[in-house]
Amino acid sequence: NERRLRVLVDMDGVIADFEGGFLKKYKEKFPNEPFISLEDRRGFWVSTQYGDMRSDLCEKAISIWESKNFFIDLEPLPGGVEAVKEMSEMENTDVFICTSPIKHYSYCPYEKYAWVEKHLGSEFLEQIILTRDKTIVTGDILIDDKPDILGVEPNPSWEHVLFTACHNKHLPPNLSQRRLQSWADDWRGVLQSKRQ
Ligand code: UMP
Repeated sequence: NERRLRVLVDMDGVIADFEGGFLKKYKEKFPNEPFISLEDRRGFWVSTQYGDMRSDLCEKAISIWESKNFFIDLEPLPGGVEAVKEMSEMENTDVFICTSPIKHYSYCPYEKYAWVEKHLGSEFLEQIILTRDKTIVTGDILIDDKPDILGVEPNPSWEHVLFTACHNKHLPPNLSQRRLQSWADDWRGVLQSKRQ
C-alpha cells in the first residue's frame, strides 16, 4: 500500500535513556573521576566530550557502554514507549525501531532486542532495524536525536525530525530541521503532516 506512512524511531536518546544510564554507571564505576552533568553535555559523542576533559576519560566512558547489561538496563524515556505503541496502532502506519549498534558486539545487539521485547513487547521484535547507516533505510520520517545523520546515500528518503536531548538542545535553530522537544510534543501532528 503506497499510502502507508513509515516511521523510523531511533532508540538511544529517543525511547531509551542512554545519557542518564551512562552517567549513573560511569559515576558508580569511577566515583573519583570528574564527570559531565547532563546540563553540561554538548555534542552527540559522549566519548569525545569526556576525552576533551582528560584524554584517558574517553576510554573510561567507552568502557561503560561496552559493559554487559548497559543497554538492557536503560530506562525508557518519558512517553516514548507509549508513543511508539500508539503510532503502531494508527491506521496505515508502519513503525520501525532504527538503531545503530556499537561495534563492540558482545552485548549491545542482543540487549537491544531484549530491551524492545521487555518494554514494547515481543511483537515489536519484527520491527527492529539494526544498522550503522540509516541513510540506506527508506521511510517517511526518522525521529532521531543525532543532529547529523550521514551515510552512503546522499539523499535519504526520510525527513529527519530532531528529537531534543541534553546534547543537542543548545544548537542554534535550524530552520530546515523540525524538532520534537519530547514525547509530550506534537508527534501526532508531525506524522499527520506527512500523510497524503
Ligand atoms: N555511542 C557511541 N559513542 C558515544 C555515544 C554513543 O558509540 O559517545 C553509541 C551508542 C549507540 C550509538 O549504540 O552510538 C548511537 O546510535 P543511534 O542513537 O545513532 O542509533
